[in-house]
Amino acid sequence: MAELITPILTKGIGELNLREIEVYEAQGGYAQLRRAVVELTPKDVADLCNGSNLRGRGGAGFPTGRKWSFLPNNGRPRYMVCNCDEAEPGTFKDHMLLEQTPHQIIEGILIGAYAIGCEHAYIYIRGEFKRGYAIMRDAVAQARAKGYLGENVFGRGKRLEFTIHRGAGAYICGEETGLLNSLEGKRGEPRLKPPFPAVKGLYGEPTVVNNVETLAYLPHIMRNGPEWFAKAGPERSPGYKIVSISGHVAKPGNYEVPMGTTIRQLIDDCAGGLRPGRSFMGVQPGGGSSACLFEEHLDVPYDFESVAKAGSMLGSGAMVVFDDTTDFVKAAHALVRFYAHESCGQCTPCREGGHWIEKTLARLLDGRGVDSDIDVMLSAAHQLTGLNLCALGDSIEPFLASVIKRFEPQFRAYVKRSAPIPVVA
Ligand code: L3W
Ligand code: SF4
Repeated sequence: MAELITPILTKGIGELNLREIEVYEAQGGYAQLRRAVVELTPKDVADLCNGSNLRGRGGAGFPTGRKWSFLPNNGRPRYMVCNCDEAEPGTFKDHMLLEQTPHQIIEGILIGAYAIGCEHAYIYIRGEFKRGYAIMRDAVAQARAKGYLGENVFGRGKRLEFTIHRGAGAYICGEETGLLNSLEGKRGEPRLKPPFPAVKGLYGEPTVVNNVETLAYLPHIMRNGPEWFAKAGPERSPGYKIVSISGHVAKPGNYEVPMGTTIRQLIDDCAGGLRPGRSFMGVQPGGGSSACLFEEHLDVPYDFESVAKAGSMLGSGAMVVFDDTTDFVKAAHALVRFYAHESCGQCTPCREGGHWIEKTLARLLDGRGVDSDIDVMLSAAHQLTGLNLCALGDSIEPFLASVIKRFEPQFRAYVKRSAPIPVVA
């Protein structure tokens, strides 16, 4: 149903060259930044954001205005950092916005920076996004030439500096404190929280880290009013969301919809349903870190609360769909291998547990599994959860446990196929 799709951030993509600043301006681009700097106080802008109930689109769904409100009034410099290190398996929405509509991101970042009283904003771009980086670099140069950023924005004596920083290919640098360490030139290892970045962030100063999609909604919230956003979708999870749908669907892609659209609508009406002749087996609703949901969850509304109530999480909005051709042992192995590989190694449960489970799954696939492997893996995945510095260590259990529980015969079948263990004399 085409009417489900509500292009806001995605408006004009595929039709207009929004990388050109004049094209973006002709769509009303930078008018809200101008309005903020020329007509409104930072508090006015923060109030608009608060009134919209915008929640973070990077994974945790934390209320954006509340995060900004944690910044202490200590007279120290404050930083706004836009997280464009998108690397969650299945997530590809920030990448698209970066390549297709960079000015919308810049405008959102600068509005957010103005609202929190920051004079120097950063965008941290995933190292692999080479094309996106070049596009952002050109867009920043265009915006600077127009006086939208720099020492004297809109001739109002307001300083809004902007730095682009590129990552070097580590998933963990998408975790906000790993990102800040990397930005400071250190190893991209997560820090112990608290203190949260709002209190002690970049260079030890108060810092807000917001996702690309979160910040890109700011110009639209300012233009249409906070009520417009707050009224779309459920009260506690309002607004719109770009959902990256991949896996076994006819039309994988990014679809922007109101929050609360059901999982079934997203799969059938947006992504064209399953491939012909196949049947539905499961869906990860929130990227690699989320538990798999099944047939009985298809009518769950896609919003933070409802997906959590169903036993999973909305995360950054990446749906991975599995049909009846899926080997869930192989799928689980691929994900566990990813997390084990990306562990930064600081926490023993994450560092050791991930590799141990990965090796056990590999052994099972290799025809060398034993009956007890399945229970021991479940127990190990559970034990390594909640004992780590960051969410990566907790990312292994949800998918693995959900698919073992649902498709245990697939896992047991690998054990049955195993060669007998040789008896050592
Ligand atoms: C000040 C407090 N600030 C919380 C801030 C905190 C952060 C935000 C959320 O994980 C999830 C994870 C991944 N004073 C505060 C406070 N904050 N309490 O609020 O914090 P938190 O700890 O709930 O989440 P997180 O560590 O940021 C993020 C999931 O996202 N995820 C990851 C996606 C990856 C991408 C990507 O590739 N683009 O986004 C997957 O869905 O598993 O659960 O800013 O500082 N008292
Ligand atoms: Fe590093 Fe894993 Fe610990 Fe996160 S949980 S800090 S990735 S070892």
